[in-house]
Amino acid sequence: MESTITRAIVTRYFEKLQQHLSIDVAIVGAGPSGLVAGHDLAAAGLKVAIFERKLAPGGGIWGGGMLFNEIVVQEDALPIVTDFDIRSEPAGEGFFTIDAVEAAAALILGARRAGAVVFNAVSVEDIVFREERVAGVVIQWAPVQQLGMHVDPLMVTSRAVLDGTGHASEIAQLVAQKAGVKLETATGAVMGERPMWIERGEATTVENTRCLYPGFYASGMAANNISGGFRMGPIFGGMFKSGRKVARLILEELDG
Ligand code: 48F
Repeated sequence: MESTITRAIVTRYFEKLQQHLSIDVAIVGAGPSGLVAGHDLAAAGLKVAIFERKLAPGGGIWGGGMLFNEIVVQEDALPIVTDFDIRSEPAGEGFFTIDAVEAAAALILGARRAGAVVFNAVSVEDIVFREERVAGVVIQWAPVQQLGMHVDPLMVTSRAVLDGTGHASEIAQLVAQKAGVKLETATGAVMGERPMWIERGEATTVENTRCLYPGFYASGMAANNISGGFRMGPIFGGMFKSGRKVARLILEELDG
């Protein structure tokens, strides 16, 4: 019995991994924008893997605002909320509240059921770079990275890479610094997030969601940090809309 259970897990995991060594889209970070993008891209028929450093996908959703586990969305994001079968309650002036745990769980399930595979506890520590194009990700077990073990990583190639790593925009930092190329920002570099200004931040999150270098896209807070947008706190409509927008842009490029 013991060996049967071990064999079942090992066989299934390696099937899943082998099927995702060369994919259409590698998404780094399973926050709200990455999960919405993963859902939309997989639903459109692309082969998508989401690499998430933490054990639990969901990024900054679970804790709501300051651990009060409710999040806020604005009316124009409700179609996405409905697509994931998430319940919301009106909070006045065009805002709605959502239980943060329900939102995180529904986004994860929705992305997975659409066909996106999540590799949790896996960190992306570098990019694959080819012919002036971002061409994949370099992956490592998150605990190996955290323990500082001297272990070489493995590589996954992809037609597009999405930085959904949140405030740190880790993948954009790698593209700009290690590949030494100019990003599609006002300075060509990662500009850094500006302070809290909710209305502007929500708008710039979506505006700043774009292709930043051939094969390389950013969504959510990463997009905002890269292009110098304002932060916005526990309101998530911009994150959801950013995920949907980046999926559309990637689809236009890869299908076009
Ligand atoms: O930050 P995060 O939730 O991404 P997001 O889609 O949403 C931002 C909001 O949660 C919130 C906000 C709303 O107003 O401001 O912050 O921009 O999730 C990012 C995920 O990426 C993972 C990280 O653990 C988190 O779950 N991550 C970060 N770097 C890496 C990574 C990496 N190098 N490899 C793998 N996962």
